[in-house]
Amino acid sequence: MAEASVVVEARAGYRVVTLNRPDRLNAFNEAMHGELRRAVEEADADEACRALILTGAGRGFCAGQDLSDRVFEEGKAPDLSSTLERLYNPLVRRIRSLRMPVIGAVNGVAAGAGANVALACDIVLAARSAKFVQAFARIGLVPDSGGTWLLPRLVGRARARGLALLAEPLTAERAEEWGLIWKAVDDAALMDEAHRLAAHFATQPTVGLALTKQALDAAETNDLDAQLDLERDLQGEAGRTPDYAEGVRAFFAKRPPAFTGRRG
Ligand code: LHQ
Repeated sequence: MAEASVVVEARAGYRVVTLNRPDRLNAFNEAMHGELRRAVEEADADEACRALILTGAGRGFCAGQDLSDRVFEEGKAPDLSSTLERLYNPLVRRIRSLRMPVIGAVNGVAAGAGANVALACDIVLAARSAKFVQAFARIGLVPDSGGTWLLPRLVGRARARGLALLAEPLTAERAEEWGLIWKAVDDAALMDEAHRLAAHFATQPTVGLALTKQALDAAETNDLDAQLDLERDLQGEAGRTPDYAEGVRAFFAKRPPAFTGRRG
């Protein structure tokens, strides 16, 4: 049997999803897309799962689309729109809307769609030796998987254009300095730090965090008025969770809260 291209490990309260095509720096092919989609859906369906770590096996995080899947036939243009519509766009939408925090643990180079899938995660940690490369320009393509939307919002117009048009690697430390990611950490400490955060999230008010993700995403396009309305509605929802009641009780009892992460 062929080796799985995505490996899932269940821990107490969270899961670790590892892209597993190390000899191709975990570049995406159809099989890996399918397995990743299944891993994310299964995590979502498991009520006990309250955080997800996405990382890569070997020395890379993900080198984007597997270009050996794209060998050109004479006179035939590939339909990249359909690849995005079927595979990458649903993946990015799913990560963004997942009901739990997603921690990207970028263990090595993240290139092309691999970089932008990493940046779609809620908290992005990167090993100090990792690099982010908007490699698309090197092969005549446009940054995809949300890159053209996210980059200017994260690092501003000038840096977004530099990254996208020059396709030069950006170090993890510079990525942190620019606000592209949450934190660069020593290589040896990366997974410990990712596990520490996931274990923390596994004890947190998961529904409130999901609503917070939703509010922050909507804020990218809403005006203040619409955002205030949305905050009103989402706060109403958060206020009806048992975790809110528990948080307030624990506050007055001067003890740590015991959140369940459940809706009711
Ligand atoms: C690879 C790949 C790879 C296959 C390394 N494919 N083998 C969406 C919709 C539809 C179609 C098109 O695309 C997209 C989105 C995209 O993602 S487009 C962008 C695709 N990705 C790239 O252009 C990145 C290509 N890779 C690289 O530029 C370099 O490999 C990076 C900068 C990632 C790493 O460089 P190095 O550390 O020097 O490693 P390497 O180049 O030696 O790669 C190691 C091996 O992995 C090597 O195989 P080999 O048999 O020679 O050891 C590469 O061929 C293979 N590999 N990326 N995307």
